[in-house]
Amino acid sequence: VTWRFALEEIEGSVQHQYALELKERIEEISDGNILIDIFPYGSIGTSIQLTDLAREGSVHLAFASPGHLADVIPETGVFTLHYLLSDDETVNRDILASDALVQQFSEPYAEQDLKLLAFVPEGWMVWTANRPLKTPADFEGLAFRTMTSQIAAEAYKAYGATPTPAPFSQVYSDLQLRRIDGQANPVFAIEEMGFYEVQSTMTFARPAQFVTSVVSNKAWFDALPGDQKLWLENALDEVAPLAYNVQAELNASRLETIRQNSNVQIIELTEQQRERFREASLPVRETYARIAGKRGQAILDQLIEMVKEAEPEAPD
Ligand code: 6CS
Repeated sequence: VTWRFALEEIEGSVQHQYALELKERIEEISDGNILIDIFPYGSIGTSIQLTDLAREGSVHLAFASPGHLADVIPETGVFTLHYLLSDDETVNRDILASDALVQQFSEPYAEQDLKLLAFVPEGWMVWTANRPLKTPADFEGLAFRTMTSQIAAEAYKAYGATPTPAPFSQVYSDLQLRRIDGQANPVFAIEEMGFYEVQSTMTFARPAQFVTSVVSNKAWFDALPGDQKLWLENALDEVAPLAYNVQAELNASRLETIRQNSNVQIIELTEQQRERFREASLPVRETYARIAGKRGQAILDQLIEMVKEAEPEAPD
């Protein structure tokens, strides 16, 4: 049999490396009886179209990023909120991999005919623009591209920007044509999509990790023979730590590539500067709770709790 796996990113990306690792494991453990066919971004559609294909069973596996998915599964919008998770990436990695968290999302995904298999962090969101973005006031009047869900746009509306939702594939040309002024993505994506070629600044404010989810069609997953289900679950567990290392490596090495190939100005915000953004971002949590309801609020509360428990006590 062949499992079709659709990616929201192009070849060489974090999602592509993840898919290759999964493919290798599944093809080996099944003695070549299961093949994984990988469809990198561009071949079959936008993020939301991939989610639709997974819901109807045309693809078996897909990446579905909350920034887009939150209009379909509002609870996932929690990952678009700023300054919610830890500043410590390894704390976030462990929280995102915890069964307790995945469990809480299982019903919202199932209601959309999807099985949530894993959350995958892909690195800090970095802001690109043609000016430094050191205070919320710097966002004033900026047409800032966001992922396509309403809650993803709210995060930047809170800073005074004019959010401009668009699919990933459109971002480069929108920047080039000055239809938008800026956008947010992890470094590896800014490099591989060439956004840095048409922007003059990168601001590191570490507002949030880019988080994605791996999904499958629910009926397909439920009907998998026991051994295949186990292989898939084991392979997902094995790939998680590798994928974390891959994103760390790619985000670091590609920043060097950007530095070498451009004059992009790199701005690292101070803790005080980040604090102003954090304050401005807080009301968006209420908007999220309104959109995502009781179940969404419970997830938000649990995440805050998990971060508090996992972070070492701040010294007095
Ligand atoms: O900005 C986006 O739309 C996309 N960014 C990344 C890093 N992955 C997929 C997502 O669709």
